[in-house]
Amino acid sequence: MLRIAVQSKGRLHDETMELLAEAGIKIGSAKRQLLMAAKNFPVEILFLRDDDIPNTVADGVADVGVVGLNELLERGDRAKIVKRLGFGSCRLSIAIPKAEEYDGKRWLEGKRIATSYPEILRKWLKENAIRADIHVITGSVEISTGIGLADAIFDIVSSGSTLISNNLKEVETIVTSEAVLIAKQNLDAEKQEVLDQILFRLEAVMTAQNKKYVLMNAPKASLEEILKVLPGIKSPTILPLADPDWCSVHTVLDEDCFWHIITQLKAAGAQGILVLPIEKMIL
Ligand code: PRT
Ligand code: ZN
Repeated sequence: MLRIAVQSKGRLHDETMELLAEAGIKIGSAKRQLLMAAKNFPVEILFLRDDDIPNTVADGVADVGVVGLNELLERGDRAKIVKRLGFGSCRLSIAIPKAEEYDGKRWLEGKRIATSYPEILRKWLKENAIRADIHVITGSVEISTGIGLADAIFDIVSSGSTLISNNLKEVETIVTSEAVLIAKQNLDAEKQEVLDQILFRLEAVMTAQNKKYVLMNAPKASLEEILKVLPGIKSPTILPLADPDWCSVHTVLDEDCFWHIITQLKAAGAQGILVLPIEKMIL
């Protein structure tokens, strides 16, 4: 039985549970307890505050866990990262009042910086030989400069709107974070096998996430031109249609280049283009 630590509520909870469900790990929806076994897989979920997940995994109370990289780094980095999960993206940055003129890291010398991430900040200040006072607070860090508690803050930024509404500007980005799957060192063989199965499934789900299955009708006369528009895809499937002058082309496209390529396909004569989501993809 592999024990997975998951945030009990908060920003990472829903996406973590969704990802596990897509990987076929189903947890009953009955009244939630601290520890719940999966119905169909040798896995149990331990629900915790995110602050407690890195050490719970490092100490072996849970075998693996899902947590923000920011939280892992702050708690001492003793568990190992086995996979970056691509959600919960944010950054840990230093921000100062908008009106201040920032002339580089030296600006921070002798200043008071408020944060909930003192360890990451301490390390960064040391690496940059900056002496500054770290003021640890656990919530509403962004109001610290406005009330005269600090000269700067070091906090999570996502869209940046919290900074703007508190008259702050981002001046240094120190950590780029996302949710990560972490594991304790030296899992026993049985648990490692369950983890490998989960990783295989997550890979299939995540590979499919930004891909689309595209099918279209193509006049045979323009087939060559249409195939040229599908770069990097070695062998799209080509199927005959009832009309001998037409065929059907099936392929997989990256979401990123998708609109650009669809426009070119239409210009080359493709018709009846269908775009379908892909649930899982095993390469
Ligand atoms: O209760 P528990 O301790 O489990 O949760 P928590 O309140 O400590 O954390 P939670 O649920 O808020 O966040 C969990 C994780 O989500 C964080 O550790 C990050 O890895 C990640 N994450 C992603 C974020 C954000 N985006 C985010 N925007 N965590 C916090 N924020 C906050 C930030 O603190 C700031 O107040 O949102 C504000 C900034 O957002 P913008 O969009 O205005 O820039
Ligand atoms: Zn927390």
